Amino acid sequence: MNHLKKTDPEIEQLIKLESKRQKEGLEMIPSENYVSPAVLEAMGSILTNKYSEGYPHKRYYGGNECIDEVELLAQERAKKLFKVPYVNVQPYSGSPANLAVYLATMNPGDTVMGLDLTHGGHLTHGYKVSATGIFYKSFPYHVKTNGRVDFEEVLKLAKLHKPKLIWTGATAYVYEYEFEKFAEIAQKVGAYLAADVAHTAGLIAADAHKNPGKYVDIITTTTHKTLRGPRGAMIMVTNKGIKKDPELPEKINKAVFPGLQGGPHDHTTAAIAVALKEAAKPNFKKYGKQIVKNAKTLAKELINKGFKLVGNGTENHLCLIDLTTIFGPGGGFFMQYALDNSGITLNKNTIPGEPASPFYPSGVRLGTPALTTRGMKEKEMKKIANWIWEVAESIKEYKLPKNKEERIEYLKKFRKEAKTIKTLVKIKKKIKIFASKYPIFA
Ligand code: DSN
Repeated sequence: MNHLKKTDPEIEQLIKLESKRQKEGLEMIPSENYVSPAVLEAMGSILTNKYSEGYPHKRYYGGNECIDEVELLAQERAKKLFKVPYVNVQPYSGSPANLAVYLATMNPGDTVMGLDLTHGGHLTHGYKVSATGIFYKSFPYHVKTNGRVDFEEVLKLAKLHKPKLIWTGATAYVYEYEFEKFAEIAQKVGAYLAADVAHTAGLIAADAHKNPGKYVDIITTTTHKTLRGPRGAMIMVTNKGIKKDPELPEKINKAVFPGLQGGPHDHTTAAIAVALKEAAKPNFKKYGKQIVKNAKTLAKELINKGFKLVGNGTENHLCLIDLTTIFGPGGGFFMQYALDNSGITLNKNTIPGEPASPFYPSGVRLGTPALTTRGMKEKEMKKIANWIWEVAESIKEYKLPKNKEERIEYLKKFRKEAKTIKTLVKIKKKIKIFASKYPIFA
């Protein structure tokens, strides 16, 4: 970063500090990952200089002969990897990709169904504060106490509200997605079925999870989670989707551009192409399967230590700890903060039937994709589960005040005290030594 050092030392310094944080800590936010140096090079390339509104060989500006090839390569690789006949690789990220699906399949005011945000769904699956819940009528479905989708409810709501679009997929769900069951319901009511596999795309590419292609009409995914690409997204249409609506690919293209976006981020498209090539290699299959093995080991060890897990384990890359048995309602903040101070990054999360609130949730969500990229396996998961338990033990006397007015002061006091808890300081030192042994460029 020689140029940056000269022209903008403040930003250069901040990147350095973040790089140190990424190396010395354990990244367990299940939606994060480390990209390869090749993906990073493509991302940081001069392709960022170009404008290319439109699609390959149908651009509004000149000079796109190289960009066309880049985008076509990304498309071909995605189609081959996910076994689909159509893909759009231009969405800036997951939320615009999902919004484009609405634009392509619905009119404003039409009805959508998706998993409720507080039950593990995503904002863009129709949550009330998202454009998808403001411009469309949303009837969310939920999970049961074991964390599994309540299919009786899905069927009941679908029959009652006749949605145009149903989403499957989640951000905090510990089971493999049940595409078949959703397909049956969508078929019954004539809805488009879209699978948002942002969290599990890498697992699908690795054959660790089943491909939704046979069951759904549309697949959306971000490219930066288990897939290990740059921050971006893709929308795919399956053979089933084309059979249902032969114009669907064209509708998606129009929804992305000019419906929602302007010029695509060509440097990102190139980096997506690189990531897709990497994901097609045999060692990516091992990687995807190892993510799941690691998550299962982590889940088992966390339970052995004494944690309660939603679903009593996991079938994918993430675990959801129900902290109510330790902290009562609203313990997520304490664990996220204390772990952050110990070198483990994860996020506070609601649990099914959340007894507190989305702002002060009662669980934490943690996963294994980034750790697996660094080469960690089952042995390391056991060690990490132990540290997480030690952290919980050292702060378990803290409880979220019932009286809302007392909370801000109480949390301020907790944050101050947490910095001096000896166990946390000791674990942070150990984690720094431990994590630094595992490269972030695998
Ligand atoms: N923010 C992502 C996640 O963490 O799951 C979803 O968009």
